[in-house]
Amino acid sequence: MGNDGPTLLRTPMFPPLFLGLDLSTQQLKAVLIAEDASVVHESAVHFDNDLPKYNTVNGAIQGPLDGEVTSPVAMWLDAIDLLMERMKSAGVDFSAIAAISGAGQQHGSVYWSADAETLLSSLDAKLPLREQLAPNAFSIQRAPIWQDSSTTEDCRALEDVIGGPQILADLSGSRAYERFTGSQISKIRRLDAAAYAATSRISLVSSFIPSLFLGHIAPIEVSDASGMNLMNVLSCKWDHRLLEACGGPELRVKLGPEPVPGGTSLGKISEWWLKRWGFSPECIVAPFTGDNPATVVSLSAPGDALLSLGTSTTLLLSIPPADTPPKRFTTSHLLSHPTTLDAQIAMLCYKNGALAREQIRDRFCEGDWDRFNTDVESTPAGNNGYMGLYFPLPEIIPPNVVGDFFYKVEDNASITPVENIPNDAHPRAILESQFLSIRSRIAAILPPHAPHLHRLVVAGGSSSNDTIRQLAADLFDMKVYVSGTKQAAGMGGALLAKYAWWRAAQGDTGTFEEMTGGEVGELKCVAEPRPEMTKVYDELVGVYQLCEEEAVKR
Ligand code: XUL
Repeated sequence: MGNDGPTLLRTPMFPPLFLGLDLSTQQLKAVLIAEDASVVHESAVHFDNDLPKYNTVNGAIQGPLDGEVTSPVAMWLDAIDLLMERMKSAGVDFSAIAAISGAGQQHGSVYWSADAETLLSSLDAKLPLREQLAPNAFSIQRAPIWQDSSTTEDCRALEDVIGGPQILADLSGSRAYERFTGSQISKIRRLDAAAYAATSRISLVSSFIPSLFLGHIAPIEVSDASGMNLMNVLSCKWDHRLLEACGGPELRVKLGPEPVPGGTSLGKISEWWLKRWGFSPECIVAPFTGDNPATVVSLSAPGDALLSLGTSTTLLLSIPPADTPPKRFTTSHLLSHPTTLDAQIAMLCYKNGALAREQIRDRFCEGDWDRFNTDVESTPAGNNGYMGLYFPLPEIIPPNVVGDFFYKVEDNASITPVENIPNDAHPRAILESQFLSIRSRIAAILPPHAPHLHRLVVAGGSSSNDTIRQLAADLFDMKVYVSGTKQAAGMGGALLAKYAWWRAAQGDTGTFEEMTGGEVGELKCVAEPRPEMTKVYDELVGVYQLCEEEAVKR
């Protein structure tokens, strides 16, 4: 008898898995979840350590021009090839992945050559991505990233054309910022007209990765598009005047279609992934978003403040849909929300986050976090009157300030600039000044009639540090919560993948909240504010502002 017994009806992809990738500054990470959002697998590729031939420091290359910071696109491709190898070796069943989405560091941009579409659509399964795409698929080999601050001239020109920083903020959600993609594009067009002319399409980091999965260039997603100074943040459409100002009449074609919301399906995964890695032909690719919006997707409920302590420090607040459009400020950003088109996210972003803290740990605590924490804990709130502001990279808030600034505070009222502060005062000084800067700005970015912020959810590398969590609870006067998942942005990406799959299954309808039942992942309270400490910090906010004003004037 032949092998023709009863046919086993194997339903493909059950139980389905959802893949979230996060291409961040220093690593490419993968989070694979099951339908109940439990994590099935995590892996990562660390650019400096795993791909040393690219000579990056913390994932990036400085220069050659002043303030320029880029990452090699070939390195990102190598990282994807290596990540897939690692997932395969760990036994991941690619055929069970029903949808893919993810997150990318915001603002970074990738410049595709005229050959890109052909190369993307004809990938050979015997060869890795990098070998086939770099350098020929790109008109510029190094992608400008969010740490870049080389475009001040382009920023001022953009604000002038539009009528000033407030008008630009009202329209696009932010005044002109050096790292925002519009000014990056304008600089390339100004300094390297040939490369600009040779660019057929421009992707954000977040639309670059889905392009690889789709085998053609993906549209840009609405929330991450808000980090470009090119989109109307309320209508979520490209703004003609902004496009003209940054990239001339040809920019619209280079950007591709209007930005797309999260939770949509961009199409099925392309052949290369089926043949090389065994993905299912049914696997759908959903838009990726920025790392900060993805963190909001995975961790935040309205009324929560979210503090992401990664390479950058960001404070994120979800602003639910309202009758009056949210106010826009020139020190914070307003982003469109990745899953709710009429909601927004308010964001403060600091460049000197984890790397600045690590420098203090290395300079004063022999590279040891325990010593760093002991120094913090053996010093009282207020740091015996020592204040230190640390900006190793040109800062975003306050704009473009660089260097270290030290002060002695008298009676919580006056400050005297000093050369230095005692060695063991630096660890507490950096934490207090970083957090006081945020605290001094939170009230201003809250939407009118916002309920009192009741909890602070912390994420990112430093959120596992007990001392940092306690200081945050005391200084912000909020209970501090952490999530079970360390990879908040990757988890947000995996949830966006599931959202696209879930919506597609029910005829492209349904809100993200309907899918999750309004629940964010399990959050655990890890620190509570101590009133006597909070009182000290209440009085220090004004003093911090004096120090910052002094540092800016120097
Ligand atoms: C946000 C920003 C950074 C990057 C890198 O505006 O520049 O947070 O997204 O994480």
